[in-house]
Amino acid sequence: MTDPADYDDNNIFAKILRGEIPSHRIYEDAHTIAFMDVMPQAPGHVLVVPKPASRNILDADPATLAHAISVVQKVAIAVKDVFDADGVFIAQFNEPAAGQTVFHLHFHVIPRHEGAALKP
Ligand code: DGP
Repeated sequence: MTDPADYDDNNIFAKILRGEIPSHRIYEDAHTIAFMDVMPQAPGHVLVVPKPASRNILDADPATLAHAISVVQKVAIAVKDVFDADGVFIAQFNEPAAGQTVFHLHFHVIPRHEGAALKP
């Protein structure tokens, strides 16, 4: 589980969770928020962010993960509908070697259209 030494509460998603910087929130419950990604890989790119402090999936509480994936499903269904997508790409990165840049656990939910490339 999360070692406080591995979690920096000055990360950008911790600031969004505390309301210190703005975000375009599309969903919130007691355990999780979801908001639009400011650097979308495709239109409708949403980030699902569990509220408890964890750096990534490697130190997350299983109950937090279980709830978060249920929110990922709700958001995936919603963005597929709203953006009239053909499919939905779900991604989640852990540690810099795997592409993680913000060190608070999050899931990417990205609507996909046939033949459309993700932005580089
Ligand atoms: P990654 O750590 O690589 O899984 O991706 C982090 C994502 O966070 C990336 O797609 C861009 C997004 N992002 C970074 N800063 C902000 C921000 O201030 N607001 C929002 N809404 N998204 C951000």
